[in-house]
Amino acid sequence: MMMSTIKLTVAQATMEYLKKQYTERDGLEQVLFAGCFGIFGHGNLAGFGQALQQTPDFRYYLVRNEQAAVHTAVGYAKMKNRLSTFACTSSIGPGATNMLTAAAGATINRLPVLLMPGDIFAQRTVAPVLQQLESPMSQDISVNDCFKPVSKYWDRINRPEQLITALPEAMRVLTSPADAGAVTLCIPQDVQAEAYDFPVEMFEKRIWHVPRPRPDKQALARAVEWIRSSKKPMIIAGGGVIYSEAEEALKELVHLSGIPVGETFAGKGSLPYDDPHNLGATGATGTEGANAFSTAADLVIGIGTRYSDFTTASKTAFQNREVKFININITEFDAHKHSGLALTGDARAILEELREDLKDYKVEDSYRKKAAEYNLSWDEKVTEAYKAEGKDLPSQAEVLGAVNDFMDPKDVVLCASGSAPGDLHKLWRTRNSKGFHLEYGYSCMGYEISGGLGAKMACPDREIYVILGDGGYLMMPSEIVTSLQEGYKLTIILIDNNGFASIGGLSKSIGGEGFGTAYKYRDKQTGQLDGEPLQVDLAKNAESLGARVYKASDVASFNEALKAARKEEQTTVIHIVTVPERKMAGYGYAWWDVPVAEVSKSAAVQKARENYVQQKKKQRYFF
Ligand SMILES: Cc1ncc(C[n+]2csc(CCOP(=O)(O)OP(=O)(O)O)c2C)c(N)n1
Ligand SMILES: [Mg+2]
Repeated sequence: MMMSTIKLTVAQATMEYLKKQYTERDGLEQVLFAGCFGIFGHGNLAGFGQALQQTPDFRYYLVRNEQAAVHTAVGYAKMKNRLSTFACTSSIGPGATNMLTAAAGATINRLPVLLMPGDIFAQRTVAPVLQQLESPMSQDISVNDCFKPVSKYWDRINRPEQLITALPEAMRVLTSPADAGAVTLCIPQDVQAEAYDFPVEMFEKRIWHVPRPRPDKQALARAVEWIRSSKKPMIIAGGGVIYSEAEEALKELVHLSGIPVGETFAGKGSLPYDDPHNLGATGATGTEGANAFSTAADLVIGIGTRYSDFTTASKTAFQNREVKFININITEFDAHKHSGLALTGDARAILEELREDLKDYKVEDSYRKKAAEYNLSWDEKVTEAYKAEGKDLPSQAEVLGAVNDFMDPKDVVLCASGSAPGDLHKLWRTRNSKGFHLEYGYSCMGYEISGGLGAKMACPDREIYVILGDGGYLMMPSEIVTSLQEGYKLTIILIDNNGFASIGGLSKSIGGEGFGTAYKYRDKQTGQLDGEPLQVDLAKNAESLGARVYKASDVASFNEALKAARKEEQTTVIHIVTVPERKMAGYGYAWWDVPVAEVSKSAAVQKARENYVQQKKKQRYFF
């Protein structure tokens, strides 16, 4: 058979192919890749660099750090409900391994991103090339093998024609809601530049239809039976509700049935905060109501949740001896967790079917009423936490409250690490389902600014409020520069408490007295990091990168800064110093399993251990 072909380098063929890939769900078609992030080096310059230069309709974005590039792609994909993402190209060696951290974050959060690290020469004659890892036991190993455990699909293209079969596999995984994560195509630097006669059909437009799989009929019937016979059901809404755009279907089922809802980090916003059925945050950072309901529940209906330790309060959240689980999840692996009745499929499709089958089902009025009461009483606690305490420095909760009160309902708050995620989970009044963007699967310091950039690229008409600690800022402020280069505005709320308030608090809870968590000079006498506080001017640092900067000293000046920042057209940082002490307590079984030393000379550690042993007893297996 004669095929018409076109002679392209492997890198050129890759770009030509990627720009022709689309997704479609519910009739909405969009590009699978909005472009390519990257940093060039000898490992990709003549290959992908050259190809991108001659493919201007597949836009190249220069970033400052390869890890950041992957975070940005992930932030974008999260806003796009996994239907669109970016490709990321790197050189070999350190450029490639810089992407590893964020690749793990993508896979853990089930968010798609295509990684194309350069790889060592396939021809091998020049080995070891600059930055090559040598192995005495094999010539078939490079640092890119490290991507295998963090990738949902991994391949190395040693011959040009391998691209023809590898690319569709990569696309299959990237567009699968069940498989989504990091996909890695390692392309040796010589192979990238090698030409081949590729079949022209390969470069035709391809639409990847994203299905909404319906549940198994028998499993659904069994689930309906379980729900009907439950006295104390509770829904746990995870990120899958939002990715599947099942918010309306959830609301309808919940309003009809009266089943109350607790929300995970990724699922927060599934219902608006003031829906009387919404108990708010659930688990280790849960509200009083959510944790009271989960403790007593005889049936937990998990929707699109991975049941992370934060959600299950390290397996202590569900204390009813009879508790059973129904898990609605696109991923079979998640659907079977906690020995649950697996409803494998699309959240929206399944909720719609459940709603039909449960039309005449309702929880008892008193049960519904109790949830509504918790919803209201929690909101009073939120009001209380937002209130200024009149101390010299504001608390973090006051700052978050000011942002929440100020911003438009359609705006987005974005955060990933430190003490802010827990406070946000508890205290944020979420008014739209894409308005609460927490990367709390990997909780990666450094995601905040770069992920924020991705969110802004996905939704340029929304203000993105990045909530960031001083520790997180120092880890990766670099993408402020990229946001300025590309004209995407972020409003970065930089909460400065001179160190790790979160881990400092955690350290105290395990008897560690905050060891090694505050930014202090080394003391000559003690030899420890317990000297005077370090003097680091992060505001000046942000200014030097080109951001507009406002320094706030209290909540009043912070509010003024918020107003001024809204008028700015470029990335703006509001710097505020807060007290490191926390205002919010834990509720009910709000426990997180962090092991405490079994033996120690410290009385504080011994005491913490005693408490730990008690807490451990509440952990459960589910059969
Ligand atoms: C890359 C990375 N390293 C380490 C951690 C562990 N960690 C979680 S929060 C935190 C401190 C964050 O400090 P900061 O951003 O100042 O926030 P704060 O705790 O003060 O609220 C650390 C070290 C992490 N989440 N990510
Ligand atoms: Mg801090």
